[in-house]
Formats: sequence, structure tokens, C-alpha cells
Amino acid sequence: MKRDLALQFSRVTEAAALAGHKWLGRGDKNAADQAAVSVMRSLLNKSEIDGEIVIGEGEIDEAPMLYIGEKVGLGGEPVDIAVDPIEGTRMTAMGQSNAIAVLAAGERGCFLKAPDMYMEKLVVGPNARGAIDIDLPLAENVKNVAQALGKSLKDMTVVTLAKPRHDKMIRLLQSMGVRVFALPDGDVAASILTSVPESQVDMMYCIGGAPEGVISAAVIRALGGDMHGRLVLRKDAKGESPENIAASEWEAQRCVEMGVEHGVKLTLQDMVRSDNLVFSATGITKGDLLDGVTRDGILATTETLLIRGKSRTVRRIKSTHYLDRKDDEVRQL
Ligand code: VTB
Ligand code: MG
Ligand code: MG
Repeated sequence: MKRDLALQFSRVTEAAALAGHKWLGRGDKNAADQAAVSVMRSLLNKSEIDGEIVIGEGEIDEAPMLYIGEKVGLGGEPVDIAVDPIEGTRMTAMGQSNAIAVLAAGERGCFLKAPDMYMEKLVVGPNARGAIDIDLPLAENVKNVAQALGKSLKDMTVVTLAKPRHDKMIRLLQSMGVRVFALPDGDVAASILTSVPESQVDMMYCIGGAPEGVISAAVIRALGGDMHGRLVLRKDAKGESPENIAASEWEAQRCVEMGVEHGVKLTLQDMVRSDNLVFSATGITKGDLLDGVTRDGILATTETLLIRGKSRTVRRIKSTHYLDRKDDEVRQL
């Protein structure tokens, strides 16, 4: 993938973050999402790529923009694109930390095409590569990772999402002496924390979205960390209510159509097949990973994490934007 495309992708997540931020704390997560989706799409369509959305806003009948299979770009390099215009719409709407705008692009066929369902995820940083196996009990994984890192359990930090489905797991880890950080939402940012040197997080474990799982796999691969996943039916993540059982039947059907299996281990290589990728994330609200957007009249600032998988170059780009000078679709005064 041409080097210069990376900067182009960072402009796309910057614009999505600026658009989403306009809806910060206004309680309307759909409006925030819409704004980010639409600007992301229009900037992708101005890029010199022959792009296809492989992880996006959903199926064509439910998502008018950035749906799975949508073609984007002016033509040029063939790339597959995985997006989450706002990873954390609820966080944006409620003014909580850690919301980001995110995109991963890779060579054709690079990313696992996963249905919009749940995924169990286990992520570690570069120093614990090879030490995880999602088929083993979590307690064992934590011990193996601690050993790989040369740490005692009481010095281990695991990050997860604060969801009822994780309560038992959180108590188990805490009873082992492990420190647990339970964030309200946003497992992409949480996953990245395992693999950036400045963070104290050793492992991320949760059941969250499968699309978010593939996006996380892209950045974890680019950073040299490790990850296992497993597609989980809704009834197994959220309980056997009639709606959840019906949703699970649809999910199982989608798995067959998309040629993936639920309930089986997915390695990092299964989810992301090449290093030839670019990952870009821009903070919307201030978080552990990135600063959020700041606004003062027509002036705005953003912070973006931009990573090229091939060279493993990690850039943090602080930008100042004069919104009155932007193209119409980005100009949000
Ligand atoms: C997951 C997680 C995301 O929302 O999709 C979660 O992967 C939704 O979980 O990072 P629930 O269905 O239990 O609400 C996020 O946390 C934010 O989009
Ligand atoms: Mg989203
Ligand atoms: Mg999301």
C-alpha cells in the first residue's frame, strides 16, 4: 500500500471525530453516528483508492452508508476497509471518555469478514506474543501471560468492559489478585492499551462486537501484539430470551453465508492476513489512549494514532484545524 495513503486515512478519521464531537453530550447517539458516518464516507470517496467496505455499519438493507460491500474511492489501489466511524456512540452522546473514530485499511482479502454479532476476545502486547490460547480457561491465560512477562499476578492489569456478562469473570480475576480495569464501553481502545509501551495494561478480555474485534486485530497485528477471538451467538452472550434465540438463529445463518464458524478459535492470522495495512484512530472524547477533540470557535484540535503495519511506524498526529477553511462536508461550525 502506498505510504502516502496513510496520511489520507488519518484525515478521514480526523473528520469523523470532528463531526461526531459536534454531538458530544447531547444524548443522541444516532445523530452523532450519522454525522461521523457521512463525513467518513464522503472523504473515502475522494481518496485515490479502489476501496471496499468489509467491516462497516451493517448490511446493505439496514445501513444506507458504509454498508458491508459498498465500494468507495476514486479508483486506484485496491484496498479493503474496516471502519467504525464512532467506536463509542453512547460514550459520545453521554460525554464519557475513550470514544474514537477508527479505520483500518489493508490489501484485498486482508480482513476476516465477520457478521455483526458478538466476539469473545483475548488480547496481549508484543512481550506476551504466543502466550495466549482462548481455548484454555481465562485464569490459565492470565497465569501464562504473567509468566511470559515475568510478573507476579498482583502486578498484572487486565482491562475489560463493565457489562453484567463479565461480572463473574471480573470477580474471579480479582480473587486471583489481578488488577481489573472495567471501562463502560470501547474495547478497540482497550485492546490497543495492551500493545502501546506507555500503558500499564497487560491484557484485554471481553465479549464485545465482532466488527470491533476485527478492527482491533488489525491494530494489534500492526503493533506486534497477539489476539485470539471467537464468534459468540447472542443467546450465549446475553441469555436465552426469545429475542436473543431468534437473533442467534439469524447470526448462525450469516456465519454460514459468510463462510465463518462461530464457537471456534480465531487466531490473529485468521482475522488479519497481512502486515500490509494502515490503522488510524482519532480521539473524540479524551481517553487513556488519545486526547479528545477540543473546540474553541472555528479552531479545533485532534489527536490521531496512525500506524503502518509493514514498517510498524507509530505516529501520533496532533492537528489544529481552522474549520472555516475546510471543505463543505467537513466544515462544522
Ligand atoms: C461492544 C464493544 C464496543 O459496545 O460492541 C459494545 O465491542 C456493545 O455491548 O466497543 P453491549 O451490546 O453489551 O451494549 C462497545 O463497547 C462500544 O461500541
Ligand atoms: Mg459505530
Ligand atoms: Mg463500535
